[in-house]
Amino acid sequence: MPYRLLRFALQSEYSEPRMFRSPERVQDQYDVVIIGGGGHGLAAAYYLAHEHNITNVAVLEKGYIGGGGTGRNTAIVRSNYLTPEGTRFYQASLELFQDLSRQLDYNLFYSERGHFTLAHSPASMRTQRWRAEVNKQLGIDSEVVDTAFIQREIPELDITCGGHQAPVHGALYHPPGAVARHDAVAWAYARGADQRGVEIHQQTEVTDIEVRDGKVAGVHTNKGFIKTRKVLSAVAGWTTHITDMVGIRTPLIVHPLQAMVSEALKPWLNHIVVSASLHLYVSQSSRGELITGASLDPYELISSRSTLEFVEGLGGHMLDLFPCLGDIKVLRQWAGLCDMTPDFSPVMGTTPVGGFYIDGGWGTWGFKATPISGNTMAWTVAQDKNHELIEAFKLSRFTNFSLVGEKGAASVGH
Ligand code: PYC
Repeated sequence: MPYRLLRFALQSEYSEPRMFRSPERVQDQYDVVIIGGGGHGLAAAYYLAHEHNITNVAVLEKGYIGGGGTGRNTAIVRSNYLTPEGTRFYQASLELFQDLSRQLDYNLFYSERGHFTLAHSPASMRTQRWRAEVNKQLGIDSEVVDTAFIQREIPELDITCGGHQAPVHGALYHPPGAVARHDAVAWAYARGADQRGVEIHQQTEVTDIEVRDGKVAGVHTNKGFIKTRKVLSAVAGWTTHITDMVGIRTPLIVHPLQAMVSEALKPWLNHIVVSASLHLYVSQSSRGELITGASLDPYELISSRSTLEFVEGLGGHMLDLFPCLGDIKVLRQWAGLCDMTPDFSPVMGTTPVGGFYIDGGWGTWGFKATPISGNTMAWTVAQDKNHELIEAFKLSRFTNFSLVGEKGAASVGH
């Protein structure tokens, strides 16, 4: 049997179809150049082709697709935000996610779990009530629940936190909260974009952007100059590197965010559990691993190194909530880069440089926004004006004092 399988694998007539083409060379000119082959850039490319019939598009990725923030997050999808602007935006994303496996004809392992945000103080309970009210006003399934409800749904959770931390008072419960397979989201958008004519160039780094008379004229890359009048930057933690090329200032600062997974366990945790006070969030993947993370590293740094301090700190808080996990082993850990904004909302849309569009400031909230950021940025690039869902996230809010303060719903203690 293994021999037959090997023979089959080596037969060229049954070669594995590639997810997307690997064009030999970059063209001299494209209608749109997208910098960054993560979920956001690839989704924008897909929607440009699929919804706006703009197919002369290149996605330039300096590494490999999905190798940045897309492959380094903890894959949570939810829309229980605090501001009406954020809530509407993430709800539109969640709705796209719900049908995305079918639309892209690819199993994204989208799995609705129900999302608990635990509150460990009366002040935190007030924030959860506020969120629930905003959410309900916008038709989102979200409510405050008491500890008896939490205990019924998650009997393994110790609401007293073993006496080591403030006990759980209640939670915001959001039944549509979900997880998905993050790499698959990037691959599926890449395939969909490629099938519609978009070119994806990996190992292709943008070294400079040519701006003439206040408008984009092209990009310099390690593979030569490309003429284009429209550039979309979708590079998460590297956003300031790209905005420096066009002379735009942003208030973004970059912090690492670490995460880890446990060895695979039998399925026992159906829900997603978040505690902003203990700085942790955890869900169980379809492979059985506990996927878990904490808050940002408390200093600015552009590095994706992992630390023992993180495992120790997060491990301790995991045991405060789930003492049954005492013998569980950590399988691996990693880190990603978070481009943080002062108000914990993204920076999206047109900019003072003609033809230069920004999709950044994704901090710790980027994965769940992948479909809607791709969709609204494609619209924005095609129409050269901001889609109404992202108007509030425009860069100029930092100069005209119209911030969108999302801090209370970031799910991670900042
Ligand atoms: O916003 O749900 C979230 C989140 C989880 C981990 C990082 N951000």
